[in-house]
Amino acid sequence: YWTDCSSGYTDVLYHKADGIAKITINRPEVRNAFRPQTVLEMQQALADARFDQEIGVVILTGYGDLAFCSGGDQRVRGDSGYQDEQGTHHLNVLDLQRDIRSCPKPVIAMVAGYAIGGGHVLHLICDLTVAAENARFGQTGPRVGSFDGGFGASYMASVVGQKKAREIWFLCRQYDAQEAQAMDLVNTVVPLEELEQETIAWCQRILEHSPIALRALKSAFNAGVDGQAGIQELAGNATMLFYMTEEGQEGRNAYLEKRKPDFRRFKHNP
Ligand code: 2NE
Repeated sequence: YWTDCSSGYTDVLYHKADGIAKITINRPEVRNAFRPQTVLEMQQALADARFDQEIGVVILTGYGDLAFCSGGDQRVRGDSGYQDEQGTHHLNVLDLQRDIRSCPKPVIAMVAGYAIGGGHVLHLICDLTVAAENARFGQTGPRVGSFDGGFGASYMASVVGQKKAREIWFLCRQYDAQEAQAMDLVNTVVPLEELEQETIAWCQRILEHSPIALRALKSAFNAGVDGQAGIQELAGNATMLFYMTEEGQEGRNAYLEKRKPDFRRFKHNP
């Protein structure tokens, strides 16, 4: 089914098929924990999927059945962030979170096994989550000396409610797939052996729908939570649609033809 586009990547697998791109964190020896290189490659693959006009939906997942992602790789956690190959400490996963939210195509988390810590936030950020029955969810930050006070806190609270979000962070418990579904953290739970097939079915259904309607809806859902950046995304869609009209094109054409634009012929809608 999939075409392998993983060439050049070390930490992720990247596949495409029939309008779907699939990005797989490929570090099963650490339950798919991410290091800066992993995050960089996820950003690169996501950018590729975004700019590929044949792709309409993106799946984010982890290799194997044991984990979606266990968060930041604690072995390379330095004193001010996760250490990259050059020795610089940073938190580039926050950039990836923004990339997922601002990607104008739906991003679906396909979760088998653990989605923990920063890995839990990654699935949370995705537009939809399809979980296997063996999926387990939770934050560990306060236990390992970390926290995500950005989307990891505020967006989580908008998904599960303030009380539950505080419980998740303050108690650092793990929740099984049924519990996660009960608190609206995941959209559906399926047997492990049906996980990919069901996720692809969700993708195919989405692909039947209007790309512009989907991107406008995604930016509209983001706008309320993402402040000025969310409004910018929504407004960017308005600009794109305006560019697609004769009225918008008249301004460009007049400039290029060195004439006065004729906007008088366009109606003033109520
Ligand atoms: C994920 C979990 C619950 C899995 O448990 P289990 O029992 O299935 O596996 P085990 O034995 O714990 O892990 C298997 C191997 O993977 C490594 C382990 O150390 C172990 O290695 P070996 O002993 O075989 O050598 N491993 C697993 N997760 C790792 C990680 N994140 N970094 C490095 N090595 C890891 C269990 O493994 C677990 O609880 N993992 C830690 C989860 C965690 O605390 N993650 C960091 C949260 S902070 C964060 O992600 C973050 C943030 O808060 C803010 C910004 C950015 C990131």
